[in-house]
Amino acid sequence: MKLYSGDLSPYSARVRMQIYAKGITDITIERPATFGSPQFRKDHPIGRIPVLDIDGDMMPESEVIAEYLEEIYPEPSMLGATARDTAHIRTIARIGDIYILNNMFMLSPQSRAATRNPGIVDLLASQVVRNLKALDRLIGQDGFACFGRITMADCALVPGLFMVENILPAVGLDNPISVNANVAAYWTAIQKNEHAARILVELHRGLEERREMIRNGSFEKLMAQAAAAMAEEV
Ligand SMILES: N[C@@H](CCC(=O)N[C@@H](CS)C(=O)NCC(=O)O)C(=O)O
Repeated sequence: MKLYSGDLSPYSARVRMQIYAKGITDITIERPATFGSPQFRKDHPIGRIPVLDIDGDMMPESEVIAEYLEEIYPEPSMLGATARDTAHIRTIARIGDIYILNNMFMLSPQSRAATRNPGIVDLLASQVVRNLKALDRLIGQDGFACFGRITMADCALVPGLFMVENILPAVGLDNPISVNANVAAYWTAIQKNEHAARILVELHRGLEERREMIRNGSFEKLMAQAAAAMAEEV
């Protein structure tokens, strides 16, 4: 199997962290050569990464891939010891995905916009501020998201909190992690976990590459080409 992924893709990082934590070694991780092109969208209806390539059978969506990997590589389990514990892990993972990552991902273009749209920034950032408060009441207080060990919840939260820490200051706002004591303590602790640390190195590497592309103008060109190609597809 292959995982189509990218260093700066937080959704891909979620699956990579799970693969590293489970010690899976037979999945090749690569950046698809056609990513962002009309050909990629032709081959993959959703047109986004990650995609798991199972001998030519393409599976999109990070959460779906994560659940699939859990089923086919059940050990070590990143779910709960009981059905109720698993439900709790999935609740925290959903906070990472839907309540944090989705808003951060939609906010990220504002960090490089020539003129920011304050309505978009306010709408998305205020959601994340609210959602971090909710997370603060639910998150584990022993260095992991829940149950004192690494689970699927950590895999979704680590890329989400990386985005919070990097995107909100880049749109001129304070990083809200520090005002949520339990989330802040978790964030300090989980970064020492080897699997979290590994995806954070990859995410930071991707962020530096992206910043260099923005500085030298190649990212803007790429975005313009992608927009023109998408307009032709319609
Ligand atoms: N809900 C999707 C989101 C995936 C996603 O948005 N991936 C981004 C990279 S992190 C992407 O491929 N963007 C390309 C695009 O928007 O065309 C998931 O969980 O996998």
